[in-house]
Amino acid sequence: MQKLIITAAITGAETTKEANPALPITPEEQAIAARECVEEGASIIHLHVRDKSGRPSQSVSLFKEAIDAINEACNPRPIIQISTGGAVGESFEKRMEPVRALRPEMASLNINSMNFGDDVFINHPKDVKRLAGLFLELGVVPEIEVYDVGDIELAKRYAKEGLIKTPMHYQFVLGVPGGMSGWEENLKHLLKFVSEGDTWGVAGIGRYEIPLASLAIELGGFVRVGLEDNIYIEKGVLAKGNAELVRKVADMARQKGREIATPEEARNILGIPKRT
Ligand code: KMH
Ligand code: ZN
Repeated sequence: MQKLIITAAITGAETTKEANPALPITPEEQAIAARECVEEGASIIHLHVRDKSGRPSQSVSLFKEAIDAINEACNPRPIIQISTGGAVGESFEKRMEPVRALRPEMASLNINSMNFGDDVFINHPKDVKRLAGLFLELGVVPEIEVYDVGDIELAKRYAKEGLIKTPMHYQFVLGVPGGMSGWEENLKHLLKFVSEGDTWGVAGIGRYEIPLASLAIELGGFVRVGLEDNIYIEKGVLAKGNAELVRKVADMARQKGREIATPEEARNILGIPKRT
């Protein structure tokens, strides 16, 4: 089995400080959270940023500030994966800007539209194709966010058309109201569509986070945890921070005999080209 890549989704667009006061929002808070997560075994930071009032933003300068602070704080430097999903309702142009301006090693790629809680998360094919083209042009590795089985089939179609490079890396985000739930059988069904050479991770939303992490460790996948997806360390107990969730996954991996990837090892596994 490949070593386990742990992604920490430290902030997100939906979680609030009211829901969990440990949510990192400022670049300084995000740098501390990222450092603690890397120390516990995270090799990827999935990054959203917020403006001064805590609202989600796709501002290039806010992303740059957060990325600089994280890189300064972390040794080794994690892979910083910029969110191009942003918040529901954000314009697609704004969602693309941080990738175009900052050319991160990795960024998320949402390829389908869906109901997202009480909102609609719109990813029009013409926009998705433009964004996929930008990834190819800049050499940014996409993480394909999968909420339902048709998303993988669509990703494969785009790969066949040359819009997405293979092998592909999927993140199965399970438990969003509007997508597949985090039922174990759903993950197992999704795996039937993963082609040889492709890689996958799972991000269980809310109460699905830890059970799906445990299953992914056993099945050879990667794991995403963090306050973007889940604010509890156990039923009814708020997580003290992102690092506590990463530690829980790292402990489970050690118990199950699965080694944890360093950021450098994660770059190799995911085919992220070396940057000088
Ligand atoms: N906030 C969600 C609407 C991503 O980062 O690419 C989209 C999201 C996925 O969080
Ligand atoms: Zn996200």
